[in-house]
Amino acid sequence: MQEKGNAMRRLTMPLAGPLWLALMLCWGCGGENGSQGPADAATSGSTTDLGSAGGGVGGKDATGSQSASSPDAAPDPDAAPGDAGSNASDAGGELADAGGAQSQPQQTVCKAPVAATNPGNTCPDQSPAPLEATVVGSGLALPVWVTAPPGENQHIYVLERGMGAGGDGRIVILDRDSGTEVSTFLSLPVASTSSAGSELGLLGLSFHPDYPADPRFFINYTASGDFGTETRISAFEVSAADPFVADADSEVVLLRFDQPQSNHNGGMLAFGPDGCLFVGTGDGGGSGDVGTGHASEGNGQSLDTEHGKILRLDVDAPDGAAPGNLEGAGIAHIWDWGIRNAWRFSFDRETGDLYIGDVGQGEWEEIDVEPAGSGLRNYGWPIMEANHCYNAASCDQAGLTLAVDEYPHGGGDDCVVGGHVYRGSAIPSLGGYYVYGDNGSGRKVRAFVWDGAGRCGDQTLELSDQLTVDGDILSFGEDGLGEIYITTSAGTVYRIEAAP
Ligand SMILES: [Ca+2]
Ligand SMILES: [Ca+2]
Repeated sequence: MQEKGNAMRRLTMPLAGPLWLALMLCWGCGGENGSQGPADAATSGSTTDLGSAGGGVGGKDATGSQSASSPDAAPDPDAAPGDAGSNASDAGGELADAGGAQSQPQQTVCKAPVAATNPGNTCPDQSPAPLEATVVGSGLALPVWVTAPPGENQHIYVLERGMGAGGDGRIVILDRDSGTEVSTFLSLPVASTSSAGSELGLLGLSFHPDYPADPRFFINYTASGDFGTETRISAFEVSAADPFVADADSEVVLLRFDQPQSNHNGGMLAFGPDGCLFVGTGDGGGSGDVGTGHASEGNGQSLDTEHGKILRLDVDAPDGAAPGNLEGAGIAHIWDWGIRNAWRFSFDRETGDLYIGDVGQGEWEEIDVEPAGSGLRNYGWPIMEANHCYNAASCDQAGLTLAVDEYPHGGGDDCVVGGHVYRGSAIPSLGGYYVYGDNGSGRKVRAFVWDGAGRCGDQTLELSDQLTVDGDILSFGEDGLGEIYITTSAGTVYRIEAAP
């Protein structure tokens, strides 16, 4: 493990077992900045800074070499008509059944948040079972997300970001076991570039909690529009004729706003336990949250812009403020602010707690944990970068919520990719662990358990030796069963499983 200069410590908690000894644990806090990573991280600043965000999407400036596999590499939906067709039919039946079973929707309406009553997770007394990353799908074009509709346990919906001319964003449905491509659910033009490291394109997808009874799903993407390059949060509907094909003409734009620079576009969408749609945005782009399109105090701190926020929408009344949103702000949709680039966040499907992976500038990456229902928080950017003053001359920390986990750049780390709390059933010993990673060349996957006040034992597990992947990590995702997936710039989708 390569975190040489960082404040790494081996486990000191009384945990036994050979595996546990093999795991390196990170002591997230306290490292020195010394280990600045690659030049690009510190310097660059501008545009592609830190792959930032993008984490997304593609990673570091093109270096990756990854053959970001061409869009052509994606399987042809028509190639296996027989099988795919019958799969689709079968699953269609399952979907219908699932819909019927959900006759008592509990999240139909976006409601005022209810503060968490859970005290945090119980700290585990032993290590997770040995893990491995199993290939589920390959040959995809920049897969940046994996999810599934409510009640759908056999298929996963994978987002292809889209790249360059003709490289539409695409939602492709795969069989979770065979990896067979069932259909293209939706394909749409997106504002993008030919760069694999671009942060533009189709970035987020979330189904209505009452889907398919409510046929809507929601996407977060960049488009060319009145604002130039803009972010759109749009609703689409599944087609009436086929549960595996969306109605491409059903778009309703709920929210749109400009993107002053091509990077830092956030991209995440997820329904919270309150039935409201949460949206992760970035600070607008560039570097340091300054320049054209940035408020004097930084977009992260400005309450007059969608940039640098966790937004919260009532999808049935998207123009107004969802109940419980920040009052008195210049825009109606603010839930949290002080965010640099919320490429990926997630709700713990058991507790409703919110975990945010906020991509850092040049030195520190962070994970924030927000107990269910307790938003209206200022996470600090650009006053602070994780738990360190970004601008020491004006580093007033009053009222700021600090990171629960952080790590410095270096050793292949330079861009956090938020993940999920494991609540699946296949790996009981991983239950309660928040699994996340980094988009950098180290391709690291890490995990910690949040106990309500911080990380259990102040420790983060380093899992990279077990969860090895090709290509840089673009995203994590969950299927209907709560199993966790990893997507990479090599065009591969992996599922985290217990090693045999
Ligand atoms: Ca931007
Ligand atoms: Ca922060």
